[in-house]
Amino acid sequence: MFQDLSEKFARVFKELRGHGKVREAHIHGAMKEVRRALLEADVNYKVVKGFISNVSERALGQKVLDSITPDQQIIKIVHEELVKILGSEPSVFRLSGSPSGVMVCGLQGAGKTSFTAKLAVHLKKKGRSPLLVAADIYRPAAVEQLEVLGREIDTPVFAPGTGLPVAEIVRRAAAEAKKSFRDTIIVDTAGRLHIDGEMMAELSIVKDILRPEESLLVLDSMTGQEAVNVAREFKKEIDFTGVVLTKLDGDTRGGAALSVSSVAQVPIKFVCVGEKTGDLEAFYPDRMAGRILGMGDVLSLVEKAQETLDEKMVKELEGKLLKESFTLEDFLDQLQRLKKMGPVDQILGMLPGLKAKNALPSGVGEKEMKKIEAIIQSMTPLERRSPQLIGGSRKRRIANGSGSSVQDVNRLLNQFQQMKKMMKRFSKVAGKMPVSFPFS
Ligand SMILES: Nc1nc2c(ncn2[C@@H]2O[C@H](COP(=O)(O)OP(=O)(O)O)[C@@H](O)[C@H]2O)c(=O)[nH]1
Ligand SMILES: [Mg+2]
Repeated sequence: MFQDLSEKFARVFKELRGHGKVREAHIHGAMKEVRRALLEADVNYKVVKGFISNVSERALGQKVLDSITPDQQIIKIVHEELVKILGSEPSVFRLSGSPSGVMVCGLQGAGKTSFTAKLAVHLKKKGRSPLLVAADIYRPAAVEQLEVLGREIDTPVFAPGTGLPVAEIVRRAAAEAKKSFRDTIIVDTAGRLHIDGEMMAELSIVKDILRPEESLLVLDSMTGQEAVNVAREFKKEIDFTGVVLTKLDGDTRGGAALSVSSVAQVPIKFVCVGEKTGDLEAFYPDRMAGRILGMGDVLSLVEKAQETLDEKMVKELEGKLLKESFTLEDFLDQLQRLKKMGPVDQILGMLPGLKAKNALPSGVGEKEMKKIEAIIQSMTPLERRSPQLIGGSRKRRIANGSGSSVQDVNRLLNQFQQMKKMMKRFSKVAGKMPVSFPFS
């Protein structure tokens, strides 16, 4: 994405660097090029106008012209102004309620249903347990699509069928979430080909009942300025909290991404970069600006690397174990990272200092991991940090929520305590991470 735009920016900066002394005329010339590049990328013309005027004004200041590195100063200014049009502050997406509602809306084909699944995967990594709600009552195929995705990502889907009014579906979904201890209700609403009164009325109904913490408008970035118009029109009717831009992996010129935030005055919260359920990225204006200017996106890379097992993570984990601050939350996190990477024994074999073949009791398989995961996911964040709080009634709730028995919960808690004890002892003796998988 933004390849074309990046190349053009690179050319402009190279040109600037080529001059011994940067003069006003050079800056005017550069700005003309930047302006053209942005318009060709389908950025909204008003946004372009504001951007060029801000950059020019700052770049033409004597301090910049007189500095020893004017070209770099100008790149810095361009970067800062790009960040501004992309939305300045990184938008937070943090759910605090239990349950929390998330409403997903947008036109048909924008990528709502795919995003609903992607968001669920994202939130599960953060320890939440979502319930997906199929509220597209007009197309049975849409309901089925969500059900298929739900199975794929191992997340329950509430789909009472297309016969019920949407208000009733949302009400029942809320009851279902309560019953099955799901803390996040993500409602995949019905789209239309165009914005119309009926759709807006329906969204209002969903919003009134669900009272979502986040209402996200999903926009297809391939449609360029049309997506920006949709955002503007939606904004007049529904007060949504953020935008999701999809299909940024496609052949898009990026104009929508660069315009939507300024034009519709809403933050971009996520971008989708593929069809797979893992192809979701949180949106950070500064990182995106860096990407466009070819400065790379080191932070996102780091984040990607951290999602899989690496040496640094192991070090971090070791630190936590030594300090005894290792919680069930960390443990769940480890399990999920492990699961992503493939068969358990193979992964353990890759851990430094860990001889999987000897350490791994037989029978520790995917099934066992799933069970443990479900149990921890049914705990509240507080319980994960302080398992000593988990008494009889909490155990029953956790067992119910995870489809296991109280004995299973007990077993997990005991083993977790033993593991911590053992690790402490071991670390005193050897100062190293112990070599054993605790559950068998
Ligand atoms: N390449 C790509 N395809 C996407 C992305 N998001 C959604 N799609 C595809 O776009 C089509 C419509 O998506 P869907 O979620 O069904 O849209 P909905 O009608 O808004 O629910 C599907 O074929 C998706 O696989 C994306 O980020 N990248
Ligand atoms: Mg759909």
